Formats: sequence, C-alpha cells, structure tokens
Amino acid sequence: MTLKLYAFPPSPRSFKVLWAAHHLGIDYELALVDLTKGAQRAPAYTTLNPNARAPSIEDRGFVLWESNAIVEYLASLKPDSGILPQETHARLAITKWLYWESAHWDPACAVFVFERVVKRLFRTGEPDERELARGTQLFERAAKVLDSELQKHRYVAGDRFTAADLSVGADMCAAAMAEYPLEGFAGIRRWSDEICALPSWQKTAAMQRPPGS
Ligand SMILES: N[C@@H](CCC(=O)N[C@@H](CS)C(=O)NCC(=O)O)C(=O)O
Repeated sequence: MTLKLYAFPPSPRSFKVLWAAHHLGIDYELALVDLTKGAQRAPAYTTLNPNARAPSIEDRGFVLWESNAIVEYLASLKPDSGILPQETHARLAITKWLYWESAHWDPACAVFVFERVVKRLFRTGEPDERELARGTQLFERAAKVLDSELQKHRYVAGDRFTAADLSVGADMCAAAMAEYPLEGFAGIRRWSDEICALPSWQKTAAMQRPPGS
C-alpha cells in the first residue's frame, strides 16, 4: 500500500514533507487537506492528527504528524540516501537543526507568512507592523546563526545536503511572498538559490501554483 501524505502544498510545513518525498524518490498518495476550506478540522482528519494541522502521514497503519518527525521517517525509508546518518554524532549534528527549525526558524518565518500571505489569502486584514517588528527581531537572531554556518560550508550541516537542508530550507518556499528580511544574509541567499534550483524543489514548487498558471 502506498504511503498516504496529508498535506496542503502551499504551506511551508507541507512543502517540507512533499519536498523530502520528492528528494528521496518515495512514492506517495496525496490527500489534500485544504486549509482554505477548514479541512484540517474535519473529524476524519482530526482522528489522525488531533492538532488539526497539516501535514500528517499514514503508512501501513503507522500514523505520524509533525513535519520534522515525518522528514526523519521518510529518511529512514531510504537509509542509503545519507541525508540522516545512523552514527550518533553524525545524526545529532543534523537532528539539532530539525529542533532548531521548530523552535526558532519556523516561528520567525511564520510571523511573515501569517502577516503577509495568510492574511491576504483569507482576507483578514492588513499586516500588523508591531508583529512584523517582533518577527524581524526573531528572524535576525536566528538568521545570524544560520548565515554564519552557510558562510562556512555549502549546506546547513556541512558539505553534504542532508535532512537539515530539507527542514530549514522548506521555509524558503515562502521567502519571496512573505518578504523575509534577508538583505544582510548573503550566505542564506546563496544557499537558498542553490536549493531552489534542485529538481525536487521545482517539482514541489509546481504543486504550490494553481493549475495552468
Ligand atoms: N509543528 C507543526 C506545525 C503544523 C502547522 O501549524 N500547520 C499549519 C499549516 S503550515 C496548519 O495546518 N494550520 C491550520 C490551522 O492552524 O488551523 C509541523 O511542523 O508539522
């Protein structure tokens, strides 16, 4: 039975797991959770994911939510990909970035996504300048750390593309629309250009666009 991936492709957390599946060459069946229609709150979905959020997966009876846990699961299906090594130190050098993404990077990016993209999509008002100022502080503090790594090496956790790039990089799918304040972070911009050119990224980005556009 094919792995079922519940996702809303325009959202960065869903983008992350779709991109991971594409990068790893994992077959899946997409179950659209249309956030614009409140599908995340349908009882059939909250039975799977009581948070009423996307994404989630179901694989032969195994249900999992939280996008970074899903990336780890998908990586475990393709151990030879090398994106999440088995050896403890090597693995944790990558896992720490998945925690960092959840705790620092995603919340900073999410302020811009909410204020400049979600509010427009749902027609719920103008961006709140105080929220954007708070987001800028969060973003700059986290971006400084990421940029310093990306000034030293090609990818987030070293010279190889890993699950850390999938996790941290997925947030870049909204960078242009949400206008992240990236001016002072040349390392992040260089890396972002590189990951956005990957075929697996392009395939995922195409799912964000309405058909025919
Ligand atoms: N920490 C979760 C966050 C999931 C999340 O917040 N998803 C958003 C879309 S990006 C969602 O489903 N929002 C719907 C809602 O809040 O009603 C993850 O990484 O999977």
